[in-house]
Amino acid sequence: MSVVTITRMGAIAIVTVDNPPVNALGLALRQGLWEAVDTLDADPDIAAAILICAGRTFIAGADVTEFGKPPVAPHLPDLVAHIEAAAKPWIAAIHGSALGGGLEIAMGCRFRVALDTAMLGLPEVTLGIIPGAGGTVRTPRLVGVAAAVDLVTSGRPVQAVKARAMGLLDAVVTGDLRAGALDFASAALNQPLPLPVSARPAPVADPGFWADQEAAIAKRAKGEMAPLRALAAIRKATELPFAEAMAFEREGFLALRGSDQAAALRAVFFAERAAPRPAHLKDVSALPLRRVGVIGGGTMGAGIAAALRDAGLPVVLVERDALALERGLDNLKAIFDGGVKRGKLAPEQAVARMNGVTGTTDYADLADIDLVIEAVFETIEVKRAVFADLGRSCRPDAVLATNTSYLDPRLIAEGLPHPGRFIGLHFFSPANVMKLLEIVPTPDTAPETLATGFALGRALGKVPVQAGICEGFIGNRILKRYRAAAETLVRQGVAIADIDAAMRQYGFAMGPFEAQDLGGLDIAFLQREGARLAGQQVAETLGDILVRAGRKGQKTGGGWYDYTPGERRPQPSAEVAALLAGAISPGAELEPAEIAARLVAEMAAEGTAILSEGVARSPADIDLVEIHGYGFPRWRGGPMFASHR
Ligand code: 3H9
Repeated sequence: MSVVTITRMGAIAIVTVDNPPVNALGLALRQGLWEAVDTLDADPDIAAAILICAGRTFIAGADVTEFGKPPVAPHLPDLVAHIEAAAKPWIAAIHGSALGGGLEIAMGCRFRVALDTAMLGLPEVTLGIIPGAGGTVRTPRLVGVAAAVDLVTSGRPVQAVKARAMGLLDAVVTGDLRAGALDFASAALNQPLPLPVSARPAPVADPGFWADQEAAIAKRAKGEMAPLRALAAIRKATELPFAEAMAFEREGFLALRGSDQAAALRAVFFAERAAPRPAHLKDVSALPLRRVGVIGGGTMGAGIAAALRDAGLPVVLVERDALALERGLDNLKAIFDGGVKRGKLAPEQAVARMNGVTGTTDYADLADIDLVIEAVFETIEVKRAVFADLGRSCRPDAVLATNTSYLDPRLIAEGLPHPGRFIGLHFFSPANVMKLLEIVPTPDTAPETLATGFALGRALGKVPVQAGICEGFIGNRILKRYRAAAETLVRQGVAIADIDAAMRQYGFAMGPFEAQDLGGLDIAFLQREGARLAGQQVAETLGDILVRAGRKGQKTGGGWYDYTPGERRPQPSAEVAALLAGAISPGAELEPAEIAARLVAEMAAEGTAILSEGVARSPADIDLVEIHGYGFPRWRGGPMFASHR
């Protein structure tokens, strides 16, 4: 079947695009639309065309799978110009998402009409590129400079009603899009036609505006190139004639398209889309998830409960006594109240979120629950006691999950009746914010249970990654190696602050030492001590020396750095220098890039070991873990991607 079909409603042609899954602008679609313009221009009975899409969305953009290959004509900017220059006016009728090249096509149309539920945006910078078919040149002509800068440099889409207010849309319709677009067309054709967008005057902005934007975007983007280049292209659009601005945009688009950053972001794009539906579970059905229980209302449990409520799932929160339950419910309420304060939730939504939570101290209230997530204290005895209770109280087919980060799930599940329903679901704190979900099956876990873990990940909008059993699973195991490698550099004489600065320069929000100061050094210390007590050989780390001296991080006024009370700015510490003097051979200096290269190589080496042991299923999974759980810069693609460039 053709990807473009034309039907006629009197003098209006309906041009329907049908190129599943998201109507991406591959070669066949570009050709089909080009020919549709010619066909309709040659048809004397046609006065206008409505461009509408089949399936779940309007055109979602260029076909990203083509980006690794040489561009083939008709090129998208030429197609947009062809539609814009058509003798018959085209009207874009938008549902779902009009993104990137999809929105650029719409801006080539004389009018744009959208369903109230539609989203419009130019997400190119999130793929390491800039719009390449007039997005930076036409958008300011429609919405002004400030709104165009926001849209293009953030990559964030806007909802139809906002897009209408900005000037991106001519009308918003509800209900039947095709009927709404036909009504709009009949009315519009009785009026003089507006100018094509390219012929409209370009807005101007003063030099101060551009300087401010450049400074703000450079700060946000860290080392990411696309947002600044997008800004430069919009600036040119306001200073140069249309055709010259288009040439500048195209040059930037093509240069970035071939960059390492774009390759990395494309790889992440596809990995993220593949993660929620892994191929090996294609034929396995998940169990229904109607109500979920959470055991423990501490930071982790409350965060998990909040994530479940955000996804609309009713929650039963279980605590060991009335006081702990009250605290747990308070923790949960504080999360929603925080959402209201930050403008993310309406007050009545926060109330509705809490109304969907049943607090209890009685495991009997879990009798009809589909999934229970245990998030209690990280000791094997406490967790086992919880699962003994769950084994007695829950349906035999209820999925029972532990949120352990370091314990062996097999030991937690020991003695549990129907062990096929047991699984590890490792959330990251704050669990209602962090996207990563490590899913850890035991050898007994049934495929349906595993599939249910992924279904939960999808329902919560998480990035689910399957991990095998080992200490720290994928993420914390790599973190341990990363920290150890950073300590090795310190032992070799590299300054702690230089290591942190190098990793920030690489793109992390924080370096390894300042991050430990924020989270606390004591958790990992206690774990090492536990292992030592259990008779394992665990070498003394530099972190151990600091914790033994009472330096557990910001909460004790100092860790790897000193902190002035009330301030979070790390300051190099003479006390730390003295404490570690015996362990450090002074004098080594490394360039920031060399420091980052060494540490990332260590992460990748651990990743390779993890892969060879079957703990991770693919390098892309490891990269997703690092990006979504540990702050690895997305535009570098993750340690596995970065180490193979
Ligand atoms: C651009 O347009 C550049 C231009 O300025 C200049 C050019 C000259 N290409 O996300 P989903 C696949 S840059 C190819 O799960 P949803 C995706 O991999 C582009 N494939 O669906 C998945 O495949 P599979 C700017 C694509 O309903 C399937 O479609 N546009 C593309 O949750 C379903 O995807 C964007 O960045 C693509 N462009 O969400 C838009 N997009 O089934 C990116 C998706 O084999 N796309 N696929 O796993 C999206 O944001 C979402 O897909 C969308 C639908 C919101 C549209």
